[in-house]
Amino acid sequence: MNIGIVCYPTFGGSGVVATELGKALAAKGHQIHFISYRQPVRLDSFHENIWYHEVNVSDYPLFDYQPYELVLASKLVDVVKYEQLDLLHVHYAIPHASAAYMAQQILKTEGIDIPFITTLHGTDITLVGKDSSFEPVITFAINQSNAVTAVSESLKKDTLDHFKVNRSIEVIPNSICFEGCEAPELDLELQKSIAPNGEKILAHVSNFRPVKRVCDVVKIFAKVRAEMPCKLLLIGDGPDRHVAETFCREHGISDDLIVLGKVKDTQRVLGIADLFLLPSESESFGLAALEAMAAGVPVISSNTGGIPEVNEDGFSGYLSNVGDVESMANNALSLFQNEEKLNQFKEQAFGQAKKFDILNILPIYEKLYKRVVEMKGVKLF
Ligand code: GMT
Repeated sequence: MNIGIVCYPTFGGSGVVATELGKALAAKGHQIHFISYRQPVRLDSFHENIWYHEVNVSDYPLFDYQPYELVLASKLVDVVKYEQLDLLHVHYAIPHASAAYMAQQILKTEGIDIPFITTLHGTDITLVGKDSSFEPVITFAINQSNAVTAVSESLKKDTLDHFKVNRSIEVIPNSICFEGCEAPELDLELQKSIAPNGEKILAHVSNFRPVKRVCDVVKIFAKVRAEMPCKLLLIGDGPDRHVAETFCREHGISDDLIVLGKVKDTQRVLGIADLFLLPSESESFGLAALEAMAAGVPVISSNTGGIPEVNEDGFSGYLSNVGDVESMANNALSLFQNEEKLNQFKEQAFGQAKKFDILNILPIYEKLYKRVVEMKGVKLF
């Protein structure tokens, strides 16, 4: 099939999921056209069957706010027509679903009936989506999509609870690539430079927005460090980075904090970690936790949103209530103080991640694509 994928190009989970899905579809022979305002971060080399179309928003002085959604809709019209797409798959409701709807309506006037699928990722529903100023547009775009998927049962429930949805939503969990994306060898040099005396390594990856509760990450770290030598690796960047740094300075533990920033090869870095911390306030899925587990790193997390569908309590890691840093630190210590149990959890975390192997998830999307295209009666190019 000839598929257009619309996504955010940034480090955020939705863009990563969309890009990895597109790459896996392309490897199976589908023609994939990514449409975004910048080259997606995970699309950093040439891939057969993949094209990238950039949405260029010009800086016209009349506009205080550039109308990205309109430029995106125009781009979609153009790409659908000239690349003869069979289907659009948009990741994240705002503004991708409404732009796809607009493009669909424009194309109809030219005799082209292109279906679009919307995948809801989380913040489009739980944070941004609940802002009442977006509500009518999101509700409309969801209801008008030819199919809607959510990345967890929890997100599906949130969507049905907060929007007047009059259609079905299918849950298709996020996935992770194993075959052809094998984890790099354990980077002993990196491990030695981060933890020269064999200290245990805690890791956290995020965009450091308040929803990630980075303050809890450093509190857990301080509690664990009070009992045994350890290091905290922070990967990513964002508004609350200074919260973490300030806390560590004030508690005299900065020497054991390593902030790596927006590194691209997170799997190599995660490979040296012993535990992953994800104490988020809200999380529709927790792709970061899945990526850690795929690197064989157990997860100490909150039990909010879709996290329990990914991290199995007492198996791939532990779950605690949001904000219960005491329980999270105790769970971390229970693994750090028992090497055998830690190793067992590392294996189990990897096994749990395997359930989300993209090779298991891909056929579910392909089946959905086929159904949607057949439903529309679109002739496959
Ligand atoms: O978590 C973020 O801040 C980024 C956000 C995004 O839109 O990329 O992540 C959301 O989508 C991911 C991929 O489906 C999920 O794994 C994250 O849990 C979800 N974030 C939240 O729900 C806060």
